Amino acid sequence: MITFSREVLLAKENNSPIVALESTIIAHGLPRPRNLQVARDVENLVRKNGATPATIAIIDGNIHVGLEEFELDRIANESDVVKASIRDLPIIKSKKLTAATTVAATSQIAHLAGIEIFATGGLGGVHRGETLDESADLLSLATIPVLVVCAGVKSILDIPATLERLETLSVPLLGYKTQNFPGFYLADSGLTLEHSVDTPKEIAEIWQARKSTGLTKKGMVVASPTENPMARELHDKLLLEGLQAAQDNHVSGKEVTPFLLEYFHSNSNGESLRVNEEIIRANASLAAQIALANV
Ligand code: PSU
Ligand code: MN
Repeated sequence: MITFSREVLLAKENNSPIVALESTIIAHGLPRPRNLQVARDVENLVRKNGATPATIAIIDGNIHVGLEEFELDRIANESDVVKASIRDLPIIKSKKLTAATTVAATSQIAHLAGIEIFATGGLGGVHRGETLDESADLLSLATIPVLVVCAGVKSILDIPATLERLETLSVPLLGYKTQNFPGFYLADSGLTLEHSVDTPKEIAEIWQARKSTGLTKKGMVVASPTENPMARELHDKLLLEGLQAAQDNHVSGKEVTPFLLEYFHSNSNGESLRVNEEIIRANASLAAQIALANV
């Protein structure tokens, strides 16, 4: 059973475009109190571009697609909001916990709710170093038919390895107005993309063309670089320090990504927060435009 927000229910009845939004970014990716403001802004940008926002989360064990004001507030401000990937969903549901959903878990629920277009900040991927830490986001893209708009993968990851995995998993990958794979805080990760597109309409057409080539179970990635990236020197310095701090503090598993994002936010004098916010805003707008072109 899914609980829909009033506006998402209405959009479903009218068959009008809907954009899924994740909640991990709100609960674990951005600091309070900016997180709630950003979550609201992002929803408004989707509306301004003509689509309906569906922020996805689990509240007291109930799956929510679209959050009312007070529900968004709970996800942003309560301290016991769990970070849920796909494997956590059944446990969170039956234990009646409250959880924010990652890209993987959001895609899973979006698909369950019949939503095809999804905006996030940065994708999860393969972590650096001798580790088996690979985000479930990658496998989800190979197995769930949802189009994810992102600013590439977070630069805290092993980007070449992540791109190799996306290739092996046969996930279509498009650069939006760029041939360079974006690196979240950086507009160019240094890796080149094979395919670039210039309009939401082209993206929607490729998304539809999946069906005639039988890729009906696959997702797709649209990577859109930020227009105002972080200075590379600052970025590289914080990344080195942050990775060292994670190691020193024995941070592992699902804590790694929130720890590194928080390290950037606390040590960049507001720069990482500025870029992170811009990224989510831009991606939400683009996703809404794709959703409009996709109907
Ligand atoms: N993008 C952001 N901030 C975030 C994330 C993405 O700007 O917090 C989250 C997404 O929910 C993504 C998750 O799915 O980080 C990846 O976590 P992990 O590496 O543990 O799979
Ligand atoms: Mn991980």
